[in-house]
Amino acid sequence: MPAPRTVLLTGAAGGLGTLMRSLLPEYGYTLRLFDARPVEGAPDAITADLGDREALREAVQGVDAVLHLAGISLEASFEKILKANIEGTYNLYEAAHEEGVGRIVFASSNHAVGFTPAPRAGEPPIPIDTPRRPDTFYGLSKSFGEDLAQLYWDRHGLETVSVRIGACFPEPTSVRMLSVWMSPADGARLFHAALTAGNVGHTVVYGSSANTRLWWDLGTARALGYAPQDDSEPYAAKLIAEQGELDPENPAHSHLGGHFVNDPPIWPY
Ligand code: NAI
Ligand code: 15L
Repeated sequence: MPAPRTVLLTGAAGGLGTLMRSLLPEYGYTLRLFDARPVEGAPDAITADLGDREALREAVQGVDAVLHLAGISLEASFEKILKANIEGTYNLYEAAHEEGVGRIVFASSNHAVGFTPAPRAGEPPIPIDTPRRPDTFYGLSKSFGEDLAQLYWDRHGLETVSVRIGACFPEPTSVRMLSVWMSPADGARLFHAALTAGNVGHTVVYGSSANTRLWWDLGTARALGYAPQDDSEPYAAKLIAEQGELDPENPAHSHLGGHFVNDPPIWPY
């Protein structure tokens, strides 16, 4: 597809949305912003809920692609997840299909496969086609989003790259994060690759930096042209000194989803 120039960024007021608002324009994108909350410093942002189908329809009009970050990003009741993440993502796909948008980059999550045991030393990385094992209703909604994306590709020819993001924050803050971290700069590289690679159909990729302790296979991401530049290893000594090595007997240390498998952080709103 021709390089997208105008991209609808949903979830623009959130942590990742804020990072991408500052990084993606360097790649030449014009961003149209969408969030249920006002976006600081962006009076033109669309303030609307993913439940508002009319607002979504208007928001996608004329954009080349969507980077879909909006939604509940932690665990919540099934009812809340159903509304924001499942119905909300469906509403976005319907709007994009109706308005002829060619591609969506969907923020999936490692929590779609969170109950997968983390590879131990010497074991191969987790492949992208490992069976889904959501660790929460949140992870279940990301698994749904990946299936929804597949349906809209097969039925309507609407392309998606589903990015199973590890943890995208300025720095890794836990020993587990050393294995799943994606630096913000690599996040922008990966989203740019996902927005511009040709003929992606529905492609699922893991989203992380080239970490020395990486748990999964970045092959499908690299095939899009993604060339990660960062590695969490410089943070390892300090984090291990503070927190200790991962304990293979602790479920929160021995699954991809970390503490989401037994003590998930709860969405505060
Ligand atoms: P965040 O919680 O900081 O931001 C999410 C944004 O979505 C918020 O600004 C919120 O107002 C908005 N939102 C929530 N429900 C909405 C609704 N019904 N309608 C409109 N807007 C709504 O989350 P973060 O960290 O920025 O994550 C962005 C996306 O990436 C999320 O979908 C999350 O699940 C996914 N993700 C993020 C990871 C990370 O490391 N930051 C890791 C894996 C996945
Ligand atoms: C996610 O999916 C969350 O949205 C993010 O806040 C982090 O908790 C991340 O996963 C993680 O696995 O660390």
